[in-house]
Amino acid sequence: MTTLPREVSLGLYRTLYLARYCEEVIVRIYLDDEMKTPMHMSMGQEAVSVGICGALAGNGDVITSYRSHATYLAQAGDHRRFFGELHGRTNGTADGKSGSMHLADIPKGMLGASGIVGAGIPMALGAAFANQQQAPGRVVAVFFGDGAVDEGVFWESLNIACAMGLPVMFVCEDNDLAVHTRVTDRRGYASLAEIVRRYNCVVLEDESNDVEAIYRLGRSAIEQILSQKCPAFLNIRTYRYLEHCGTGPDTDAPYRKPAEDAFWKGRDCVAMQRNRLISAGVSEADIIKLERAIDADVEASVKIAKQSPHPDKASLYRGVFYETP
Ligand SMILES: Cc1ncc(C[n+]2csc(CCOP(=O)(O)OP(=O)(O)O)c2C)c(N)n1
Ligand SMILES: [Mg+2]
Repeated sequence: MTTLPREVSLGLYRTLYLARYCEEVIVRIYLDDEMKTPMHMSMGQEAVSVGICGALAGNGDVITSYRSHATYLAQAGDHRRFFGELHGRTNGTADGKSGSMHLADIPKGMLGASGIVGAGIPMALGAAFANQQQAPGRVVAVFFGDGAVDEGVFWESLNIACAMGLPVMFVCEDNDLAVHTRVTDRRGYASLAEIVRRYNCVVLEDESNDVEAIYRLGRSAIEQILSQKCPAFLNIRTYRYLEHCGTGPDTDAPYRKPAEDAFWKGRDCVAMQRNRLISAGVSEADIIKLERAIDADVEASVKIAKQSPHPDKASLYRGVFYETP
């Protein structure tokens, strides 16, 4: 396998590290109770968003679930507005009125996130249909959990996307859990991929949690979506480090398995990419320099958020319904 250009590998690491550091900061300050939003942390799963958004390379749109932090940061990258939103301030992505579960940046192709499991899937079809008509070559990636696959909306959307040959990439962030329930306890069939293959759909799978493998998978999916004029379904195994909702670890909870925890933390996506860069000849000093620069910039974002105003009462009535520009 050919190696990726250095700039791509470094760019993937920069985004992985940014997503991880932002969430480390959230873990550190959440209990100060200045961020009033619920948190569904991406930690452990960042390679999925970073790899796929990296593969889209600005020429695509994304929609995600409430587990949105890594996707927002990989696609839109604006941690000033990210922390503004989490703090409920006017410099946030939605003037501080949406919180963690509805991060969006339309001009950057971050079309939205939702607290309703599976809600983004049919919306992605609409966006993909618009692209098919008005922006050929542009693909929509929709991220959802393995739990969303248990809903009818996934299957109905898959069906119509395949029937219409829409340029959409279904990305299942398969952490094997819907809250505390395992895939094997929820499904009446053995192989999801085998079923989806029966549709007119490209099916790709990954179990590595490696950002470069996921990036390549994303590139391959985009090429096949455009050349075969059909959707792609990607099942990407990954692992959630923290509790379902909240910022604490819950590794001692009965639904967790210590061996599984050790297995996935042994292939941490941030550490894996850092080690790869060092093996490829990037000096550790340069990596540390990059990391400290990101740390300082993120800390500045938190400071700016805390100093920014809350939205005024009148703004409660703005942005509720679509307003014609
Ligand atoms: C339509 C709907 N049903 C149920 C819920 C409650 N709920 C919130 S998260 C969740 C589990 C979803 O698991 P998964 O899709 O695998 O995402 P993960 O949290 O693992 O990223 C459920 C059932 C909801 N928010 N929306
Ligand atoms: Mg899940």
